[in-house]
Amino acid sequence: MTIRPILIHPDPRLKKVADPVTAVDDALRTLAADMLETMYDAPGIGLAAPQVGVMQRIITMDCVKEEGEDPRPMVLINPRVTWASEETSSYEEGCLSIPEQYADVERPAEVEVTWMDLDGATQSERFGGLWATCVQHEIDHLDGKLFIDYLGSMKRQMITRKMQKLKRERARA
Ligand code: K1U
Ligand code: ZN
Repeated sequence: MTIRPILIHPDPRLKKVADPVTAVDDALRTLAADMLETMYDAPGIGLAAPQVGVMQRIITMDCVKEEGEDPRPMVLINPRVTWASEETSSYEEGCLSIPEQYADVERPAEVEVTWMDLDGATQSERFGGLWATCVQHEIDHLDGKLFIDYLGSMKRQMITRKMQKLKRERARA
């Protein structure tokens, strides 16, 4: 397994719509394992393939936070929201592609998601709490959308400038 570099905003790949996965093969299984390792290493609770430069519709998640609770690594291929609650909830989101920037984002409090697993089987589950926030954030990545796209343009521009500066500094280091 390999820790892959995470793209930092702004990057054109983070604005593109990712392609549906058409086959579960060894390359996809390797990508999924690498994404989980990259996510845990960051550390993060989710990761979408475009964040590691792969334009395919695959995400990983593990939102288990309690110490002593078993981890729940999840790999979702071609995930789709099939139902969203009218009730919304607000959560202070972060993003591994926008380090150290956080903002409140309002989203449906509960969602039902259908996806394909690594065995090619269709799965469906209703998510609530942090899992609901995270799965929506990750599916947004597959559609080229970042959490800062929910903010006002002034705040979005300020964060984008900070990220441009961070990328210049990292390039010089
Ligand atoms: O997609 C990503 O960029 C990952 C992102 C997911 C996310 C976080 C918060 C709300 C919605 C989606 C992260 O994992 S940021 C890091 C983070 O939230 C975290 C890191 C360590 C422990 C707990 C949380
Ligand atoms: Zn993100």
